Amino acid sequence: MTLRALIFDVDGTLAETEEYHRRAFNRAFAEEGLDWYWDEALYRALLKVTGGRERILHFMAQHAPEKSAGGAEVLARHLHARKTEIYLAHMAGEGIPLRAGMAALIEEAQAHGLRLAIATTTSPANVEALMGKSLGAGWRTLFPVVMAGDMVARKKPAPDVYEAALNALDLPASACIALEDSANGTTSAKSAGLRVVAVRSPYLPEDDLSGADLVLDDSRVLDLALLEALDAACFPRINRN
Ligand code: XBP
Ligand code: MG
Repeated sequence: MTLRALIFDVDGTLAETEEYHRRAFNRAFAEEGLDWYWDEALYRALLKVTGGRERILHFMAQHAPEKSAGGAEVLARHLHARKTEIYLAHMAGEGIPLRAGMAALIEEAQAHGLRLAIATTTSPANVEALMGKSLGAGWRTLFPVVMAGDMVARKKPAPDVYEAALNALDLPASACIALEDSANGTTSAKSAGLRVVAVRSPYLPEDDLSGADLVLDDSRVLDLALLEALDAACFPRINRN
């Protein structure tokens, strides 16, 4: 089957957002009077847990068991809501650019009639802020399918978010390619039956991307010709199974 759609991850793939997520978490902790601080090394390790609220709960269970006892979920929700406000304020101000090559790929894919979708763990408001700022208010016309955050029961590495995107696109996995940057995201997309191009993020230099069909170290190399070549190369392999 010919390539019909591209499904994009957001954090680390469309934009290098994680450093700003990290800072927003830390500010929310400080405002709450907590002495928690996620330095870069710790945050990289914590990225194994997808979803900001889940990440806070995981950290509390490991490093602040006394807070974990009662009301952990309420505190995590409160901190995460404030973290999202702080992140959105950054997006409204300075903003975060798309990774090099991503805007061109989106334009090229659209010009060639491919459909575009998003499958991400981050909160829907964060997606809106990033895409609206980068591509303008009409970005939702470009991306009619957006699956984000708690719209699915289980976050990556579970396949749910990619399965939901495929359902909304009404396409089989064999007609789509997922673009990812992480081991969790790659596992999620592969479990949904997708081909995966992983564009390594400098924020996750050590992530195991061996499950992907193609790994790129430089997002500028990514273009439609490359994805179409991968589509042609992968199709016979997928057909045999
Ligand atoms: C990204 C995430 C997100 C962000 C924070 O994973 O796990 O949680 O770090 O976003 P992926 P929220 O790129 O694999 O989707 O705080 O809004 O959850
Ligand atoms: Mg990612």
